Amino acid sequence: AELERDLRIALERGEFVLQFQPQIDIGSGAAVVAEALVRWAHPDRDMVLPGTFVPFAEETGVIVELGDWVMDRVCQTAAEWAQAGLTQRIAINISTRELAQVDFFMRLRHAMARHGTPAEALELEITETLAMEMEARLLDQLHALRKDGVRIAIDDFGTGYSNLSRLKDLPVDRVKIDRSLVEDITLSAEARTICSAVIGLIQGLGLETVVEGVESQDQVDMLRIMGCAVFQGYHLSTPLNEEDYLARFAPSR
Ligand code: G
Ligand code: G
Ligand code: MN
Ligand code: NA
Repeated sequence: AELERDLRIALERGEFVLQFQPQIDIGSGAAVVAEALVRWAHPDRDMVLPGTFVPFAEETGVIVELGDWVMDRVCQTAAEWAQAGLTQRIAINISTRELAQVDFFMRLRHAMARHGTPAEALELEITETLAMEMEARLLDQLHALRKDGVRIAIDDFGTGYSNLSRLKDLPVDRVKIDRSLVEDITLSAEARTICSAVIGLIQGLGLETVVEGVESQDQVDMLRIMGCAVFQGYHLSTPLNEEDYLARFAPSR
């Protein structure tokens, strides 16, 4: 309960910040999407990473308020980037608890309207497990949002259990291959076989692949041969604050 109170106070005090991590199209070298990642700039501690507080925020429901804050910041930032002529989208991570709110999509649309955010400037990241469990009502709203131009990505693909025949019916544009599927590909033939099969499956369904957690050039080289073009991970860039992100990935803005 103490951490719950701390999180609410931190929200009131404006101690959360967003960082952005690029997804790079290796062919052109251009960043195509910036994934927004929340951090807690705790006054007495080093930057607190979401791994330590997002699961807790989900349990207690604070994630709804925190998610609203993220949504508002992302919609404003995406509107500013679009206004400045940037074509990069900003991706938002959505957790189960947020999506369970009956008015989730309405709140997102309100945030977009408040800031004049073009739908094309946004992407939603929904984990594989969450995507597989979505009810018809939510799926309809997701379909509608995608029709308006918001891109939908399946996050952490390969960590859950997918009903593969369901994947083809979901309103999805892109699939992010989890880093656990790529971490050993330079060491193990079995890991390569699995990764390559997953890539083939995604591409066979006409979806774009994004590889997460890329930490070496050897991985990039191998994944390019397997047909991947878009990469995210420390090898390309760690998450950065907005100023540093724009200086590096939108220099001519
Ligand atoms: O940055 P880090 O690797 O610690 O992120 C850990 C987890 O927190 C990831 O699964 C990521 O998707 C999640 N996360 C980061 N930012 C947000 C956010 O704004 N909202 C939600 N719901 N999850 C986030
Ligand atoms: O679950 P999700 O994919 O949203 O989590 C993204 C998190 O993964 C980010 O918060 C980021 O801190 C972390 N991350 C990004 N790139 C890498 C990487 O190359 N290696 C590792 N180990 N973690 C990464
Ligand atoms: Mn993500
Ligand atoms: Na992920």
